[in-house]
Amino acid sequence: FPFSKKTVVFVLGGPGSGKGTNSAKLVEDFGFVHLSAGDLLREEQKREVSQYGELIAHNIREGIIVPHEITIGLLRNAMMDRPECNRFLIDGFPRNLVQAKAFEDTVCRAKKVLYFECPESILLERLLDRGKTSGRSDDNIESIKKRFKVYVNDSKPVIDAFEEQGRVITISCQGSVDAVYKNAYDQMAAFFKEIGQ
Ligand code: UP5
Ligand code: MG
Repeated sequence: FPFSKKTVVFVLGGPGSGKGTNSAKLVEDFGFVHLSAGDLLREEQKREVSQYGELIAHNIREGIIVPHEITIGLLRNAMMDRPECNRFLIDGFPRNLVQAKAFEDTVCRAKKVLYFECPESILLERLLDRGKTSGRSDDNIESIKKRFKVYVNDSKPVIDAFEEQGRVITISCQGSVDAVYKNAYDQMAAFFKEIGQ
């Protein structure tokens, strides 16, 4: 287990809940490396030599979860690229219970889960707004509806399972970007204090 001494925190929440926005800030304040599973998949999709390009493009547009062997491989490689770093934020992964078990059994157990809680109506508004400029193939109403469905059926149960184990920090994503982040910052600072780092 090359990663057993690392502090891994999963960043979860519905599509558009602010995982990326807050992760970028946590990197600045706590020295994490930010690994967005979605970003890693989008990069992999663009690589000409990738054998998974079409599969990834199709699944992202349809809001379908990419087979975890692919995603875990990308995450593991990205962690190996940063051997000097001890803190990793894994954003947007795991997206179902099978992925969660596979990652924790073969890579590293997550010390905490940061969960951005947000009503669907706000998520929809933010994603449609971002879609005006993001160029993301899944920021359109048809794809967004499919992403919400997969979130409710597959991804939310992961958060519930971690919650039962007492590993979840819940942050409301209602309020300004700064207000939401202040809460995330305070909770993260308390966590590091608790584990003596
Ligand atoms: N915004 C953020 N906070 C705000 C606030 N407080 N007030 C007002 N606006 C706020 O934020 C979304 C938008 O809201 C932005 O415009 C932001 O400015 C604004 P962002 O921080 O981007 O939210 P995030 O949660 O990161 O949203 P994202 O769309 O990235 O979440 P998804 O989970 O849908 O996307 P992801 O990239 O993780 O996955 C995409 C697809 O990849 C999946 O559907 C799936 O097909 C595939 N995938 C897998 O198969 N496996 C994986 O492990 C991961 C992904
Ligand atoms: Mg994101």
